[in-house]
Amino acid sequence: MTIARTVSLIGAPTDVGASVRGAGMGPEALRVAGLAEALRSQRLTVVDRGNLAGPPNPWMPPTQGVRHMDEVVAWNRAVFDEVAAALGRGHVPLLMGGDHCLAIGSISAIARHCRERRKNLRVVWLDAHTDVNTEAISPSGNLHGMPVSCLLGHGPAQLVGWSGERAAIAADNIDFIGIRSVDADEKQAIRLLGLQVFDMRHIDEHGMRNTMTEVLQDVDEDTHLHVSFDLDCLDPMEAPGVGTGVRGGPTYREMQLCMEMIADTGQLASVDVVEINPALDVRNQTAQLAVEFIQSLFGASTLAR
Ligand code: 4U7
Ligand code: MN
Ligand code: MN
Ligand code: MN
Repeated sequence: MTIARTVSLIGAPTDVGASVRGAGMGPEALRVAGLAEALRSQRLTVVDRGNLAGPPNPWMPPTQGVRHMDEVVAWNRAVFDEVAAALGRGHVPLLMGGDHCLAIGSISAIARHCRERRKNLRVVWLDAHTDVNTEAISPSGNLHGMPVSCLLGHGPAQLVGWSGERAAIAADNIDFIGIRSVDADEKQAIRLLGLQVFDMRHIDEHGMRNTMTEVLQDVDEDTHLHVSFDLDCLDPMEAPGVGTGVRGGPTYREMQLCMEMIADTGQLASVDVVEINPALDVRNQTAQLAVEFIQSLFGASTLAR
């Protein structure tokens, strides 16, 4: 069953949360790779809302354990408002990052929307990393490594509570896929918080099909399914245009199956596409790959019309 849907593309061209410069060029790379046209070809209505505005990257060392707090807050405010506006219009917001710190604003707005509409929010976090550092444990101070903590109510105070509750999501509402780089103190946080992490070993041993069956088992018509897609989830051989690549990612086919199984639920309602770094890419291939996977996420399949 497909319902006519409108996708709102929201560009957030910044790398203030990242460890290397370049992710700020992500939105344009996705446009050049033909994201809007690709989605329109599968009978979706697409509105490109253009790019949000925000402060430049001051490129400073951390203070009190975090880098660029004011800039990250400013960009996330803009993201929060625009994602909330898109949801208010009944659209599917597709946030084009930008680095992964932007998931704080995006998912906070989605969590508020879900509470108002009595929807059960489920977040699927596709990433090589768990992004569950805090200012107290982060080895880098980069906020793109902390969005999950902020959303769980544990990060720096300025970035917690945006959804209207201290925790935008509970540990039970988020599943991690593709994980293969977790910092020492993050491991402890994962255990203490009770997070469900399907790391690469799990995918090796059980396969993507069983992994996704488990992740999606309790998704029903009252579920708002959000996908936060960090392109470094993919293997850097295929997706070199990322700032923090880690080898050993899922194959192209495994990732396609992951996207197709999410699409099959019919409950996909919002997406973040983050961490594409065109400065490190080869002929925009990472953005092109992202477009292919997003097409599958929105229901494109080899044989179905
Ligand atoms: B991304 C890191 F130390 N864990 O916190 C950190 F390894 O959004 C990397 O997943 C975080 O790309 C990567 O700085 C953040 C590091
Ligand atoms: Mn990430
Ligand atoms: Mn990552
Ligand atoms: Mn779960």
